[in-house]
Amino acid sequence: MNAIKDAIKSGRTVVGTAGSPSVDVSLLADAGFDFLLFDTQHSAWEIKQLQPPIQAMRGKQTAPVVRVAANEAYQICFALDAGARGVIIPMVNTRAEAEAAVRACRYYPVGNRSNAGVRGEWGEFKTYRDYMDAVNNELLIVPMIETNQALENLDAIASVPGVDVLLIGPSDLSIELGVPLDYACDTYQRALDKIAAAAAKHGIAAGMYFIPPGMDPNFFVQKGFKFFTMPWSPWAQAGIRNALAEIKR
Ligand code: 3PY
Ligand code: MG
Repeated sequence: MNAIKDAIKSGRTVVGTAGSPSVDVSLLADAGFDFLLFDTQHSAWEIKQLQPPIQAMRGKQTAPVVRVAANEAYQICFALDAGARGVIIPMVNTRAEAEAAVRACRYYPVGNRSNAGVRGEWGEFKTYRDYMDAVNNELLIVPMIETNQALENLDAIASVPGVDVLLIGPSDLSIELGVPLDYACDTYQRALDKIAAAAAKHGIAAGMYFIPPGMDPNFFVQKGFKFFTMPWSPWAQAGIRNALAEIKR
């Protein structure tokens, strides 16, 4: 029903990439990524304009995942009505904030998501209740850990039913820790280990929103992280360069 959620549950490492309004989504949705990220917090995507690009991903293996601009029920509602299979929520700092985010993702009786009769891209269901139950159970819910307060509340956040991933906001977390963009220092690395341990303890995944410049993704894989976004353009350029080199040899 939701391949990306199944992958996370099975313990597989999942890798997505960020799209942008100037790049055809089908190019990236056909490239093998587990998810395509629509970032409405820090990129040019507008939350109210996501339905057409998400519809263009129908039938693809790559799942549309939306980062909302803030932990607000109405933002989450826009993302889900557009058909997102997963939602990333920035700056989740307490158990109450994590619970509010999960409630906003789910219909009654387990949540308070408002209904507009929009089924998004979840396919055909016998009854409307079947659709609501499927979305309630299958949506991927990803709070971001990027403050000192969140670090203090890791167990409380990770144990909220419905939370699937603790996703680090690498740069915000480094700023909060007083080591801006110093991703290799001990203070930062200790925080990463603490987050990975909390996720493991609660049987969920830990993730990095991006791999810090110059660092090897495998370093984070070995630390136990399972959810990554990687930039696609260096890989695309390398593939093109290789193909051209083959022809021009
Ligand atoms: C962060 O680095 O804090 C992020 O949220 C990535 O955009
Ligand atoms: Mg951030």
